[in-house]
Amino acid sequence: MRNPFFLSLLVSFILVPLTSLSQGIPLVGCPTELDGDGVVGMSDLLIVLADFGTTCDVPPPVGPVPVLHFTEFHYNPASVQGSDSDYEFLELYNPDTAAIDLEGWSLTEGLSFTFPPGAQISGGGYLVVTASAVTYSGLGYPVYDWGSGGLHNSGELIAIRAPNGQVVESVTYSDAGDWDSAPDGLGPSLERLFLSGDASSPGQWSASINVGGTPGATNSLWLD
Ligand SMILES: [Ca+2]
Ligand SMILES: [Ca+2]
Ligand SMILES: [Ca+2]
Repeated sequence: MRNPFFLSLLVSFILVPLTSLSQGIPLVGCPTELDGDGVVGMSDLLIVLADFGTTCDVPPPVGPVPVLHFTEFHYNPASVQGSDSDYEFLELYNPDTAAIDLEGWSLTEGLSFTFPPGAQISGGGYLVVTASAVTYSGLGYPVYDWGSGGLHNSGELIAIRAPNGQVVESVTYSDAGDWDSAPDGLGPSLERLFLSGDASSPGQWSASINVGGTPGATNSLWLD
């Protein structure tokens, strides 16, 4: 019995060039033109036949990188709350309905932290990364400790990267110019107001109405 795959292959090698010639228009980017001579011909067919029946490892399809947003920076807690090394945090938000496996995701530029195996952010959920996980743990949201370093009180660039290195979002916050300066040591955190547009625009951010901000929860002045 004739192999139907082989027959369809022959038909494609014969009909495709005939169709092309009959129209007088060369095909662009012919997937069956394998030997680089610009013609789909017998030599291409022999290349296929040489590998006929081979089992191939096909890499799994690469899906789009999920989206995460920075929604809060508590970069200079007031001294009445405590030290920066105990109370600084940043907050991330997952706008999708599905959870995201964060193993291998990293905070870069102003911080250097890679999420460990098992790290996850739930759909529509928040997580907190802080200088001191002890301060914010046990409060009903995931908390990770970024280790050494901290958030500069005058502002800096912080980025979140997917495991492939792609920057998913970056924010350059500040305490100067059009930026609200109250988060710089007066008590409130710096909260995101909405998610569309440039994340580094001062118009996207405002001082929280809460001393200490809203770690792991919807922001106090959320406008989305
Ligand atoms: Ca700080
Ligand atoms: Ca401080
Ligand atoms: Ca918040």
